[in-house]
Parts: sequence; C-alpha cells; structure tokens
Amino acid sequence: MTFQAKPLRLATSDAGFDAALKARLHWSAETDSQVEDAVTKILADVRKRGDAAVLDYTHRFDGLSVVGMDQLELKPAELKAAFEGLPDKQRVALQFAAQRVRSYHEAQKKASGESWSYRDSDGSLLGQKVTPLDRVGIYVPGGKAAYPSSVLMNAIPAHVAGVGEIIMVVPTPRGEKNPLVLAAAHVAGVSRAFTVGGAQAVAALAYGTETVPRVDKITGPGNAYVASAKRRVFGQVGIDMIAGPSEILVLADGSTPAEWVAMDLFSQAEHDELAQSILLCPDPYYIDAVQGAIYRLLNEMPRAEIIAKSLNGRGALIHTRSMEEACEISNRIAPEHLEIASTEPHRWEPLLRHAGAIFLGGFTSESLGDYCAGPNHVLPTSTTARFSSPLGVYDFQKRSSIIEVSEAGANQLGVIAAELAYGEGLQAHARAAEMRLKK
Ligand code: HSO
Ligand code: ZN
Repeated sequence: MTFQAKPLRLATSDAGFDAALKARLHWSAETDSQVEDAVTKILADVRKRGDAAVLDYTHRFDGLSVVGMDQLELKPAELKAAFEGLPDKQRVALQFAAQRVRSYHEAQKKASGESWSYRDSDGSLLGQKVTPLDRVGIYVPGGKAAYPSSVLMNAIPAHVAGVGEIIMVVPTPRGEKNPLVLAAAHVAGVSRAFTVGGAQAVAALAYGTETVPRVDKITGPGNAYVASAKRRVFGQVGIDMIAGPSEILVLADGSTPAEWVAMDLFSQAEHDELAQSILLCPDPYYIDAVQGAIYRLLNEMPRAEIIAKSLNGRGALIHTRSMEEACEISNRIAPEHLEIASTEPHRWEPLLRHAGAIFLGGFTSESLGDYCAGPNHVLPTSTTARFSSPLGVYDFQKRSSIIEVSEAGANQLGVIAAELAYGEGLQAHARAAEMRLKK
C-alpha cells in the first residue's frame, strides 16, 4: 500500500487566508459523555473501595488477574534488572540522555528555583522559601504510545527539585511490560512503581489506597480517560497540564535541505493522526522542494499511514511575504515546537514570543529535543504556549512567603495596616496591628 501526503497550501496574500488558517488550527478536546460517566464511576469506586476497586478495573481493562496489589508493584530490583538487561547501546543512550536532561534541570533550579530574601531599611526580613513537593505521581501511558523518554522528562525534574517520593503508574495490558520504560524509571529515580493505568490509576494516586500512597500532584500524558480523570481530581491534587496532539512549526528561509525539513514535519506527524505540522516560508520554490521531499520520503516510513493522515488533515505549507511576516504568524499559532531553519536564527528568535520550545538553526532537529538535548519535551500544545511553559523543576516545587517584621517595622506598618483595616470594617485586623505600635 502506498500513501500520498499533500498538506494544505496557503499564502498569506490569499483573500481568505485568516479564515483558512483558523480552520486549520482548530482542535478541541471534545469530552465524550460516555468517557465522563465511566470516569465518574471509577473515581468514586476507587475512593470508596481502594485496592479492591483498582484490582477489579485492572482485571477488567488490562486483563490482569492477580489477588493482591503487591503483585502489581514493580519492585526496585525489577526496575534495576530491566536496566541491566538492556542491549548495551540502548543502556548507554538512556544514561546519556538522562544525564543531559538532569544537567539542564539542575541549571533551571539554580536559575529560578532557589529561596531568596532581603532586609528592608527597618531591619524586617522578606523573602520566599522554595520547597519541593513531598510526593508526586507520574502517569506513563502503556498503549500505542509508550515513551521511555517521557519517563525521564517527568521523573528527572521531580528528582532534581528534591521531591521525596516519586510514584510511577503504567498500564501493562495482558501483563506486557516495556523493559525500556522500567529501565528509564530506574535511571530517573522513581521510588515506587505500579502496573496500573487509566482513570483507576489516577484515582489511586489522588485519593490513596491501602497500597498506593496518596500524592500531592499528578503529571504525565494519557488517553481520554486519564485526561478526564486528571481534570476531575484537580483541586484535590495538583496536575501539570492536559496535553493535546503534538505540533511542529518550521520557519524556513530556504537554506536548510528540503529533506531535513520534510522529515522534521514527519517526526511530529508520526505521533498521531491529529498531530499538526506547519511550514512557513517566504520562498515558494522552497515550499515546492519540501512538498517534493514529502512525496519522495513518505513511503519509506513505517508509519506512513499516520503521517499521511496527519499532514492531509491538519498540515499546512504557508507562503509568507517575508520572514518577518512568518514570525508574526508563528506567534499567532503559538506552536508546541518551533524550528527556525535559517542561517540567521538569532535574527528571527527575538521576534518569536509564543512557543513551547524554540530550535535554532538547520542542525537543531526537533527530535534531538524529544530525547537528549536536555530541555523538557513535555510542552504546552494547542496555543497554550501563549500562557504556559514547559514542564520543569518549578512544577515540582512550591513557594512560601517569608515575613519577619522588626519592632521598628511594626511601628510603621501598623499605622498603615490599621488605616486600611478600618476602611474594610475589620476591627480585629486593625487592633492586632495597633497593639504592636510603640506606646
Ligand atoms: N514530541 C513528543 C515527545 C516524544 N517524542 C516522545 C518522541 N518520544 C512531545 O510532543
Ligand atoms: Zn516527538
């Protein structure tokens, strides 16, 4: 079977460009009421019956029949054995990637994740204390998208932040374990791991059961059931984000080989039929060259069918009037991944404001970022890069304000606070401040 992919061709000079772009970008996480109903039931049941409910659902959905939760726990020795059993090259690659991801997140912690304080002229101390979360849960999908790299990207920042306990959950339908996922858990510093998935795993982490400890925050991607469960337990626990399909936007000046760019567009398209790959370029002949490369390369790909569906359904090749205009449109799209395939990436980068991750220059393929460049690959999708950031050390930390007012400080601030408190009609606030004024 052969496939053809022809992403929608647009030009910013077209009369209907804005509407056509808007239609292409549209994506919504439609919430299926059947999913919602099932999740409501599962959450309530796990909350009430704990381990027994988790065992029932794991039997029903994953075909695993065991008598006790302890049989669903992956012990540290098993994770370690999985790591040691990997082929040499895989083991080295996993360790190398983990080390780079760790170094990046250590730098991130140093730059913005440390406590700070200062003394004002009254001698009062003001500051912010940063503390790691006590315990977090990491959801790892086990179905068609089982990504060991995502284990690293979730667990390493948690570990670097200093989280006390990292609990991983991963479904293993019919008991099939992915050795690379178990090995990644070992390398990344996961404390405990359970072979449970779906809404029942999210419920176990959020509420706790006899065996699964209750966590403070749940991160990691999952299917519609997992996404719905995460949304519902939010408030009881923290969550990272609800991720949509992968996206890549390539901003090209025509200097990078067209095959490279075509393959970069494929690399996100192969994740999902709903993934989105977009090229923005002021040179129409280069766009033709990329389309030519897409025709030539597509049928070499084992995932050609998914790639073709993604490119035909959601892809776009957009001719812009200039690189400046391409940057402006990229900001409107706010993509998850943004490649600047140009000989002058530093000229364009200052113009780019909204993107999960920005890859500069022809040698920086997005795929390097997915595995081993160092930055996190869990990124905001579906235009949420307008207001949110990559998963990071800061997602596993929280801040407390620190306030120590000196006697002189209380004398000055007390007058101000009392004045405002009387204005709000709050006598006790005012008097608490006034009692500390110098007699
Ligand atoms: N590109 C994905 C992450 C990933 N890629 C994992 C390969 N493995 C996030 O959008
Ligand atoms: Zn990827």
